[in-house]
Amino acid sequence: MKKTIQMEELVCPMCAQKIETALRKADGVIDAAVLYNASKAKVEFDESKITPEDLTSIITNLGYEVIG
Ligand SMILES: [Cu+2]
Repeated sequence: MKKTIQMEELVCPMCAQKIETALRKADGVIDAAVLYNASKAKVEFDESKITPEDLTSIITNLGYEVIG
């Protein structure tokens, strides 16, 4: 399953890198890319292992707000 997560505006490219690394480390995530300019995370994941809510939690736990 693929999902695009819109976040509040990222302050700098390091924020995008940090989020991308955290998403990629999560069990069930197949691939993740965070687009700094668009403040979007594109995630491919195995929905039997991880839920969209879990993905949102990973981002919010790092201190970033998810808009949609
Ligand atoms: Cu930053």
